[in-house]
Amino acid sequence: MLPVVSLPKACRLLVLFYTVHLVLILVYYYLAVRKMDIFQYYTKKQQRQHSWINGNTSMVAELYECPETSPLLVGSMNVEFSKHVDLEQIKKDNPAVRVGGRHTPEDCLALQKVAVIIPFRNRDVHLKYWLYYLHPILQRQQLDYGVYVINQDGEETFNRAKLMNVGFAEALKDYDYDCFVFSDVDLIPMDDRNIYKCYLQPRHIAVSTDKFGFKLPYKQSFGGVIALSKDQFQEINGFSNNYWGWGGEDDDIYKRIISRHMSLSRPDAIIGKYRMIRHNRDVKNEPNPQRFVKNVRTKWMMNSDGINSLSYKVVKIQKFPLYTKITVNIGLPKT
Ligand SMILES: [Mn+2]
Repeated sequence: MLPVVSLPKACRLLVLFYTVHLVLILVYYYLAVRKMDIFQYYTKKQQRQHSWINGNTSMVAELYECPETSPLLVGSMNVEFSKHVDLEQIKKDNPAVRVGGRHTPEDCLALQKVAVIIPFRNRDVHLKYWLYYLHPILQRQQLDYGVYVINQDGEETFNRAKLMNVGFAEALKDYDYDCFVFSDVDLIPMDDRNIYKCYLQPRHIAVSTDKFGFKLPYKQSFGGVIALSKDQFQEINGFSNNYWGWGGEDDDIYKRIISRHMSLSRPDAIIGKYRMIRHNRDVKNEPNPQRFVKNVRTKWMMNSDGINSLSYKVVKIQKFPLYTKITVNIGLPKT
């Protein structure tokens, strides 16, 4: 008989207990080592990509991923539009921003590659304030980002959503972006903890704007500043190309997201505070009377109206020191 069997029952239980314990420790240890291997492989892979981006393979910097929360954030900020801002000065104040409005963190690998898309026409004063406030914020957020101003050519009716689709398509020709932030030119965040990045669900970023008394105007609202990953954007076939004039396109985007069984992610009302630059309604951007009728049809139209049906002509691409301006002819509304 084995000696163990001859031990008293309590002793046998104790031996059994320690054997199980030892096995569990070994299994856990094995898994931990494997996980570390995977982690190291991942970091090395990222390093290689980074050196390739900089076009310098000989100098592989010892870079690690940026932390989940950037240590550079300052929290809430004063935002006002009475001071004079000047593009030359903004450039001087942001020496790390490269031509075309590109920036990559210097001492860590950004977690996301973000294209910021701004639908635009005749709002140069607003754009100056946007660049003045946003470049420092986006750098503190440690993002690998680029700023794309999509300028609608001509004086015909404005189409915000179609310009955003163009921004998505054009930014991808520039760089391998994995996240897209779509922002109105007149919205400035009041807290840099409101990160311009993508989340597991499409993100509504500008949730409490002064214009609406720092409240969400309605539960389904998804306007102003939003973020979608490349996958999320493709999943909803981008935005509709058929909302000409003011309104409705943001509700359409919301419906696309819900119909693909995604939900919205939002910051809280404190971190999500925004200031909007006051302005009169633009010429040729009158409220679109068809917007309510179109919203009813989103679910049926979205498969054939979006990035898969997008057509436009690039008129001009200008790489300015603080942003890339893409002027496009997006055509006319169907009559
Ligand atoms: Mn506005």
